[in-house]
Amino acid sequence: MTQLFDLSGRTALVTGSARGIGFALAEGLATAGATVILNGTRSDTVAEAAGRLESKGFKALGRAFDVTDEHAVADAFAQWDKDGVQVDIVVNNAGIQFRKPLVELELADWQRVIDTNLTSAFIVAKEAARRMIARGTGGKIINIGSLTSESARATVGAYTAAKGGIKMLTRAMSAEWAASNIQANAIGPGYILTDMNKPLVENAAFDAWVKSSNPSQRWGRPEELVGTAVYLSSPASSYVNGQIIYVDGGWLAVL
Ligand code: GCO
Repeated sequence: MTQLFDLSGRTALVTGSARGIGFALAEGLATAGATVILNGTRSDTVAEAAGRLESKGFKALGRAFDVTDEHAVADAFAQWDKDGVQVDIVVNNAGIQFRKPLVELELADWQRVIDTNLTSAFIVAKEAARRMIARGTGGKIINIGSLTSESARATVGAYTAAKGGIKMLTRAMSAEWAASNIQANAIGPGYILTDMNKPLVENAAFDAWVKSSNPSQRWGRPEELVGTAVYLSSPASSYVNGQIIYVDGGWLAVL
């Protein structure tokens, strides 16, 4: 039974993984046996995060590159080709938040959120899938969505549009790649205790709203997303495609 969730011999790229949810997912996949590639925009924080995992005995590489830059992404994969690194699992986690009413939102800020939270998933998964298809080895794509993949909240319009796109991009990936034994799925986290959400946690009214809006009556923790990520990265999900699994305390299931 344990083979179902064993990632030994597999390499997982987790974008935006120097901290927060991305780092927790990288550590979780490493615990399940994967070699993990950490990514972020800054080489110092990526190296520090990879070092933390290596100090725990995990196999971790680090590469800083901008996931919104198709040339930087192509260069990263070309380097892994040269180094004999085969990316079997991609977790498209990189994301930013920008809270402002739509009528005040500058186009540049809209574009930055869309590029980081949605377009990067296309750019990175395309490079990975090309190789998975050419190798005939199959693979796993896990996109990180959000409650806002399903329902909107005022003042996070660009983020909501991007995360809604993540849900449908995941299905588009399935439509084209499932026949090549690539399973593309998504995880929709609820409100999770991360640096990005720190201002919300510290806002008493928002904190109360989160706790009263989900039946678990609490914020989630990054490590509570790991089980679903391991499941979607493993042979246990070999016939699961185009799904988004909400890890939200029951938020979307209950009025
Ligand atoms: C916000 C939050 C949300 C959460 C998460 C919910 O400002 O409402 O940042 O976007 O982070 O996406 O699933």
